Amino acid sequence: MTNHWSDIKNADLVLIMGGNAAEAHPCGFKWVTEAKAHNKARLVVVDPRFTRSASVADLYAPIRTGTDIAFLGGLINYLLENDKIQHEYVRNYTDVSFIVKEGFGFENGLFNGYDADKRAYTDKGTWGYELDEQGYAKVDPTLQHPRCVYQLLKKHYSRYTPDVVSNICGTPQAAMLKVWETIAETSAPGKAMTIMYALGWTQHSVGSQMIRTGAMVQLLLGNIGMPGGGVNALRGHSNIQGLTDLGLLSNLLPGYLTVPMEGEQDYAAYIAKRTAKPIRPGQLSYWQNYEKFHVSLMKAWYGKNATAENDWGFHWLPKLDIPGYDVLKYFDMMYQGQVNGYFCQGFNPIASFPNKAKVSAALAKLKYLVVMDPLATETSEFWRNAGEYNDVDTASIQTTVFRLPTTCFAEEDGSLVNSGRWLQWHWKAAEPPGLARTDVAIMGGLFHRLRNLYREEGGANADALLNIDWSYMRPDEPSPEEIAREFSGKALADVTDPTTGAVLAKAGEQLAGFAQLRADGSTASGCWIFCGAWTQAGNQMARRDNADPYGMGQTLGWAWSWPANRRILYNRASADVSGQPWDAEKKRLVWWNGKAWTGTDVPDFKVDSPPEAGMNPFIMNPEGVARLFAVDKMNEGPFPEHYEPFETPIGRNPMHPDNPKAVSNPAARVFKNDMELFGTAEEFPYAATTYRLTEHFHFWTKHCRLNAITQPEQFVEIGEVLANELGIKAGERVKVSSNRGYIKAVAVVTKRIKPLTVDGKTVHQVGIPLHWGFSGVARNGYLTNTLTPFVGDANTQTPEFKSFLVNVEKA
Ligand SMILES: Nc1nc2c(c(=O)[nH]1)N[C@H]1C(S)=C(S)[C@@H](COP(=O)(O)OP(=O)(O)OC[C@H]3O[C@@H](n4cnc5c(=O)[nH]c(N)nc54)[C@H](O)[C@@H]3O)O[C@H]1N2
Ligand SMILES: Nc1nc2c(c(=O)[nH]1)N[C@H]1C(S)=C(S)[C@@H](COP(=O)(O)OP(=O)(O)OC[C@H]3O[C@@H](n4cnc5c(=O)[nH]c(N)nc54)[C@H](O)[C@@H]3O)O[C@H]1N2
Ligand SMILES: [Mo]
Repeated sequence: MTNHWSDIKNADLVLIMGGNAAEAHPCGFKWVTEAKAHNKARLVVVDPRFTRSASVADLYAPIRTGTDIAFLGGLINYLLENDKIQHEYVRNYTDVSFIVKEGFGFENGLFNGYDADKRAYTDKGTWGYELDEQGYAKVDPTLQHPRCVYQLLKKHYSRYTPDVVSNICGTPQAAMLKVWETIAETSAPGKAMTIMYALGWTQHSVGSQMIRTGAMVQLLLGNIGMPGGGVNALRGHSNIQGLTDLGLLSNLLPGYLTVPMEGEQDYAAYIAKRTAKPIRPGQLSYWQNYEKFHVSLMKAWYGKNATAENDWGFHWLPKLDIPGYDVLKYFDMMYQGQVNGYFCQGFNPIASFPNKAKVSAALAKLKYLVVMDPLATETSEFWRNAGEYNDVDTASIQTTVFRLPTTCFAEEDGSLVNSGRWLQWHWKAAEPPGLARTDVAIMGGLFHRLRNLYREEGGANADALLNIDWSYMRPDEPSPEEIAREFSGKALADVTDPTTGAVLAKAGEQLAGFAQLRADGSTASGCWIFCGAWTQAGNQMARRDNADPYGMGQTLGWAWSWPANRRILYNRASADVSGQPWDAEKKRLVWWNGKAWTGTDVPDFKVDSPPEAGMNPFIMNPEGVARLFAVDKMNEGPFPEHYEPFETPIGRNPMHPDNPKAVSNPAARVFKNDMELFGTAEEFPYAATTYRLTEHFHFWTKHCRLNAITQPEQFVEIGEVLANELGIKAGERVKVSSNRGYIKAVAVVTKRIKPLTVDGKTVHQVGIPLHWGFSGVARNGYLTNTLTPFVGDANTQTPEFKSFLVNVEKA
């Protein structure tokens, strides 16, 4: 989240699109209720289904799955056409006036630089701003230059007229226009809309671009950095925010530092590439501090072994030969027989990843599988024949499966990072049962055994393991406190102020924050954005002061928020150019007091830079402003464009009916054998989507009798019109099939899913909850992911769980 949960109460308008917060985030949803009750906020929900969130909304609009870019692209066009933008904000805090390089173009559904054979944009050279001799970006404040971002943006989205959009999304025009009109009202300075989204946006082959389109809308409305505004990703697992923060993705290091590529063997070049200099006069470009964060990370990992002479251990880091080893890629490799062993920690991939048949076949090719989990999951029992629910030939599966029972969060101390970036310490509530050990104890034990083997026998890249600093008080099971102090960071030598020479932290002390990190090896921090979570004053994450002096939910004494205990990112943008809040009464966040930036939040800005110095709010970008034009950061182009899901009910992209290359995301990676497994609308006519229910948490609560009782049986939701057409009555069993397999479940016939008119045809949507399987105490069911396609978003590789094709028959 750019903002945080309790800030939602400051919103004037709440847009829930690409999520169903009332169902999946019922506790957080209370802040929507607060906003409605105390701030007269309105709630708008856009979802294929009339959801629990929609049931309390002021406005609801149905949408065909996978078409949000069209809906939001139309909104951008509407805002520009009707002059509903926050002018001062847009002119000063975004890149509208920046001039794009010559040669950038978009034609027939593709941007320039596309290589069809590689399914990728291999030449992004012109996807950037034109620079002058000094390396500064050229701008045209009059916004007249034909290649300034404003003109390009206007042109790109002028094609998304109400007719075109309604025809793609199936949203009736009146409902759509009403939603656009309502959203447009928040372009008034001081008015804010918050966007709450989750998987309804992420789980598409164009998911990242859906989110970007949402962000672009918020920029045009001046809603980023504002209390009650922002683009708010409602995260899933209790610590999934912490997972990405700590770099547990194959291409990331902690704190969103990045793993070097194979071509990057030169340390200085690796750092230089990530240390972008400002491209506008007077800007900050905060990533210029990259080396400080990187060296401090290497000192945390390798201690005394990381030295200036050995480039701080840079050569021990793995180098990527491809952009990343995401889960789809890894399971494809497994499926191809290229993987011997797999450690599965707190993950149930046969249930949660697409195309169960492929995942199951992949697991069967392993020599060994280790499952670390408190429960006996489907993945740990993938070899067990469970009749129709898991019809495998056990005898032919040779994978050795080890199950290592772990503890659960309630059985250990530690911190969890919530969606709002708060690190909250929690305390053990119960002793773990039986033989369960903590994940740290299991990983610690594994580490020592592996390191001993490398010591004795050597092996590939042994130094990377042998040089790790493991000087914990309890080497077998480092305590959560000790690990927390390590990721926060400490001084290894006295840390001084570069200008005054004053000692900021003495050797051995915990650091106060990432401003104290140094690139000379005198500091260690395992995750720079967490620096300050545990200071000399102690564990900041354990703080529980809920004082809210301004009544805005800015409880700066409750837990600790990254970065720097700042609650709202880019909060400088909540003030106008002269440094005063857009709304001085209800939305006072940060302001210039004549000497410094101050306020109800920790300013996200250089505190002593006066407004007249002209530094802009988006300090992480070298241009200091927010990007409507994504330069070369997105794999499918600088402006989001509508592409159909890989399985499309209409078989073509109405935006580009004549270009077969522009039907679905042209930059999405598809493995060869999966391309052949996509189904067509002739065989599988209905658009399906999958989702969750309040009463269950993924695949584990079916091990719990109470949850099993509240939602006892697997079902699918079918609209009344379709059910009538197919002669299906509520409560009857149906067979739902895709080109990858089928499930059988009880039909819930509902008014909440209505047929939509799309591209001149009637499109029916089918809703499939995901919680059932063949382990636990609930009635067995089919794994929903038997049906889903093995393709992901072109940037994140998040699978397209939310849009695919099925057929429905009476079982
Ligand atoms: N009780 C409970 N709570 C949970 C979880 C759980 O299993 N149980 N899981 C947690 C996890 S890990 C996560 S990630 C979050 C997920 O939170 P959400 O994303 O809110 O959950 P979902 O139910 O998967 O999907 C949300 C909605 O997206 C809609 N949708 C589908 N396709 C589209 C589309 O193309 N456009 C739009 N606008 N909407 C679409 C669906 O109809 C559905 O209503 O929930 C978390 N909270
Ligand atoms: N079709 C479809 N598929 C989906 C989705 C969808 O919307 N549609 N949503 C996707 C999303 S967003 C998510 S997050 C995934 C969820 O997919 P998974 O994460 O695979 O599902 P969970 O059942 O939450 O599995 C987590 C496991 O962690 C175990 N666990 C709990 N605490 C601990 C611990 O402290 N240590 C260890 N080692 N294990 C622990 C639990 O017992 C459980 O078995 O599903 C994805 N799959
Ligand atoms: Mo999730």
